[in-house]
Amino acid sequence: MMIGRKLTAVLVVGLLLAFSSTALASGPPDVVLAEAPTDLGDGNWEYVYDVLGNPSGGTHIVNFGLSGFNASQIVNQCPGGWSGTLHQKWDWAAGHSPASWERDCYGSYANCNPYGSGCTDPWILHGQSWAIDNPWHDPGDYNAVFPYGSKKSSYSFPWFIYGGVVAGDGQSLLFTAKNQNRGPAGLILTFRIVHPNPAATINWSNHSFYGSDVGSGTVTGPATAGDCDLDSDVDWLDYQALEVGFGMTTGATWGDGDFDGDGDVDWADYQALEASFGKGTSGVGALGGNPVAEPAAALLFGVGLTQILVRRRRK
Ligand SMILES: [Ca+2]
Ligand SMILES: [Ca+2]
Ligand SMILES: [Ca+2]
Ligand SMILES: [Ca+2]
Repeated sequence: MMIGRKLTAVLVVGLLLAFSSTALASGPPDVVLAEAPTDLGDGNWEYVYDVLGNPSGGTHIVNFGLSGFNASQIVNQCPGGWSGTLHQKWDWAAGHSPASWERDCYGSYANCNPYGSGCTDPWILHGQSWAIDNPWHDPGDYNAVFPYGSKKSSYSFPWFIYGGVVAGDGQSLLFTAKNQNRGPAGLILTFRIVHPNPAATINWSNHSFYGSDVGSGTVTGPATAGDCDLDSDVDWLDYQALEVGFGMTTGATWGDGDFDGDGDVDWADYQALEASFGKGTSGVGALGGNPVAEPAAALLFGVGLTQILVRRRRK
């Protein structure tokens, strides 16, 4: 019964979250994949995103970010004192003044004249081991707004969008503007995430200086632990998949229920599914998830748990 109560509490919290996340009007800027997710073959996946500005310009960005996934598991967080931040992003500033701003985890490029007519040189590195190249775009692809009429201005936007930060609850990655940044039309920036989980649907959202100018949507990103079938929820079907795989000691895959990548499906994997049961990203703006509606689901879940416990005792 303790477990039943716990699950009921999880479902209630999920429902509250679902109701508190009002459906937001979709609007630019937009967050899209720069390329299909890549299996790096070392247990991690690479996700690369482009942030595109409002086609009419003048989007006053306060912040934007990704949610609905375990951001605390992001592998390519900056080292040392930068832990919890993701500086692997590229924008106009990285291209035009690589030596002066947030360069520790940046890629950048050389021989580019910021006062000239454009930069077409390939990206190069500063020599830090964790800085990486940007093969997805040329420096000249990135746009900026120059509020003082010149590319010489050090106040070009999005110069002042900080590196992404893992939120306190570990469930989102947030990029915040130092000022209410005026984002240009077109490609504003690109950022890269390395994460152990395979691809499913997560959420993006942004907030503007103008309260009504808020956008949200879905994009492909790291799946939630527990989502065996990668349909962006953790429901009864996922539970059944784990139940089939439960007890495997080697060779287990994500689809079998091995969410921590150690090749087995054991109690730790079960607990990961339990913790996220009812979560989902089935709709635009469903930041809190779309939990299983029927109260009976908790009861069913409890019955399934009993079956697993019985199987464990028999082993
Ligand atoms: Ca699922
Ligand atoms: Ca499902
Ligand atoms: Ca496992
Ligand atoms: Ca294990």
